[in-house]
Amino acid sequence: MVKAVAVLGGSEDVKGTVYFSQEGDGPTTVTGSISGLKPGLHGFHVHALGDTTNGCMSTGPHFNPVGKEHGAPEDHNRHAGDLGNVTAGEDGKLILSLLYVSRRKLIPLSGPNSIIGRAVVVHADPDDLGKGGHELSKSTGNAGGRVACGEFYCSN
Ligand SMILES: [Cu+2]
Ligand SMILES: [Zn+2]
Repeated sequence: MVKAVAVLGGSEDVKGTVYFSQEGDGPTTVTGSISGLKPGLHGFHVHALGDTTNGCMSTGPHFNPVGKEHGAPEDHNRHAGDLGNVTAGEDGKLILSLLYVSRRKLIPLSGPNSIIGRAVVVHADPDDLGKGGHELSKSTGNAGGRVACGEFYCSN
């Protein structure tokens, strides 16, 4: 079992920890808790770079090793880092919930497309999953600002 953890920071209010784990070359399971979000849907992605020297802005675009368009997690034309949305409750919290399972093995924790050293990013607004008709839909899902992010580190 390979495990990674990302501690979220970036805006004063949003805090959280996200855990990714993978058994062999099986699916990657994502769990975690996040607090301080406004209630509702928030775009949730793996971005290409673990660089947070300029806050979440320096984490680059969505992780996209094979040059596809932005989409929904269940789409075939999607960035590997497109994990859809997470939903915060009325109190703005998600508590140790299962956030995502990557059955197509697009976000492995080892090998050339490993996400270790990249970053997870939570956005201010919902990800339209490429279908919103906005000029940004096919690149970012028009998910708004980057309210929290964290680099993936190996964990045990
Ligand atoms: Cu993003
Ligand atoms: Zn994307």
